Amino acid sequence: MTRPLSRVGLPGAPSRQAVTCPYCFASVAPQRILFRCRGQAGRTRGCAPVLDEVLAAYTGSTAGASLPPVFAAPGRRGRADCPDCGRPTGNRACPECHNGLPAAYCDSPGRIVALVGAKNAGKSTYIAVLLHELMNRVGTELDASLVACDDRTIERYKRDFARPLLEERRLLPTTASAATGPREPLVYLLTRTRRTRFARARNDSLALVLFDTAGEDLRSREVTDLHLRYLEAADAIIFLVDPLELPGARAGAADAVPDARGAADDPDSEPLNVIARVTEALRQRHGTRPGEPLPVPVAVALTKIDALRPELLRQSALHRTRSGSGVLDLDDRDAVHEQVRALLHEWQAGQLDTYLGQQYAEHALFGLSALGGIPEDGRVGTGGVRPHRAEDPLLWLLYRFGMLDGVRPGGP
Ligand SMILES: Nc1nc2c(ncn2[C@@H]2O[C@H](COP(=O)(O)OP(=O)(O)OP(=O)(O)O)[C@@H](O)[C@H]2O)c(=O)[nH]1
Ligand SMILES: [Mg+2]
Ligand SMILES: [Zn+2]
Ligand SMILES: [Zn+2]
Repeated sequence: MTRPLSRVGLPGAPSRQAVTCPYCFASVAPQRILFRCRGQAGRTRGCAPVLDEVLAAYTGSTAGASLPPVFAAPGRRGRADCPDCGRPTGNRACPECHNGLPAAYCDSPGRIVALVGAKNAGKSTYIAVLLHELMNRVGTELDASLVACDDRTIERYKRDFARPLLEERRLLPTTASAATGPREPLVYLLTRTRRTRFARARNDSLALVLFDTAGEDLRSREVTDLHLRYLEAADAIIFLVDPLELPGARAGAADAVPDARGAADDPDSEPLNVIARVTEALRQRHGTRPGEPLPVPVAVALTKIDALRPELLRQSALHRTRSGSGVLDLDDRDAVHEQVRALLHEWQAGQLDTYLGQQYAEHALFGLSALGGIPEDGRVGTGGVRPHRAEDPLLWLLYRFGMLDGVRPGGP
C-alpha cells in the first residue's frame, strides 16, 4: 500500500527550492520573486496605482490590473522597502505574470493538483462540490481552512461553480475550450492545524491549484501551451473517469440513466487515451525513460457512482460512508481500491488499471459521486447536491504529502 512521501520541502524546513507560479506555472527561483509596493493606505503615503501591463496581459483585461508597482529586491525574511516611496512591503509577485504569490505559498513550495478527464467526465461539477466540501464539512473535520489566493478566484468560484450548481441547482455548462478565451486556474491555500500530543500546534499549507480543463482540450495532441505547463507542473493528478463511458459498464447503469453523451464513439475521448496524453506530457518534464514509472501520485476516480445499479454497490466499501475522523482509514482505502479495480476488470477496462500500474509508481482507485443522484432536465435531482466520498482522492493526496495521518483501525 502507500507510504507518505518524505517531508522534504514541507513547512518547517524553509526551502530554497524554486517556486512554481500557480497562475502561469513558470518555475521561479526564490530570489527572482518580485515585491509589490503596498501603495497608499489612509494617510500613509506610498506609490500610486499604475496599470500593470504584464498582469493585464495575463488576465486578458485591464480591470483589476491597476496596482502599485512591482520591484525586484533581495529582500530579507520576505520583506523589502519600496525603492520609490520607502514603505516596507511583504507582498510578492511572480516575475513572469505579476500575479500575487501569497507569502505562505512562497515559503512552502505549493503542491499543484491537476484535475483531468475526458469531456463530460464530471470535472467542473467535481470542482464545485469538492471546494464546497473543503470549505465546510471536510474542512471542519480536518481542522483545515481553505482560502482563495486572489479575488478573481473568489469571484469565479461563485459565478461559475457555486451559484449555478449549489444555489440554483442547475447543471454546469460544458467548459469552453481554452482556445476561445483566456483561462485561469482557481488558486487556494489549504492550511491544516495539527495538534500532536507532544508538540505545539503546527500549521501545514498546501496550495491547491485547480484548473478546470475542457475535456475537449485533452482530446488532441496539440494540448494548449498553458495546459501543458499545468500538467508538467503537477505534483499530483486527479483523473476523473465517467464509468458510463467504459465499454462494459452500461449494463451496470441504473435504468434512469440516459445514454452517455460524451465519448461513445470518439476514440480520442476514451479514458485510456486521455490519460495516455497526460502521461506523455508528464514524461517530458520528468525526463523519465519509457519503462520507468513516473513519481507523481495519480488518483483515479470513477465519478457518478450514484448512476450505477444499487446492487453493484450494496454492502460494499464504496457504498459505506467514510468514518470522518480527520485521518485516512487505510483499511477502507484498500477496500475501495480493490473494489474499483474489480469493477474496472469486470467492465473490460482492466487496461486502464494495467496502464496506470506500468506508468506510475503509485496510483489509487476511487469511486465517488459529486451530485449524489441522477440529474433531470438540466437540474440537480430533488434531494439537492449530496456528495458521496467526493473528498477521498484529496484526502489520499494529503496523506501522500505528509499532511494527514493514516491509521489501520483493524490493526497493522
Ligand atoms: N449521476 C450523476 N451525474 C453527474 C455527476 N456529476 C456530473 N454528472 C453529469 O455529467 C455531466 C457533465 O458534468 P461536467 O462536470 O460538466 O463534466 P466536465 O468533465 O466538466 O465536462 P467538459 O467541461 O465538457 O469537459 C453533468 O451535466 C451531469 O449530467 C454525478 O455525481 N452523478
Ligand atoms: Mg467542464
Ligand atoms: Zn512604493
Ligand atoms: Zn506567474
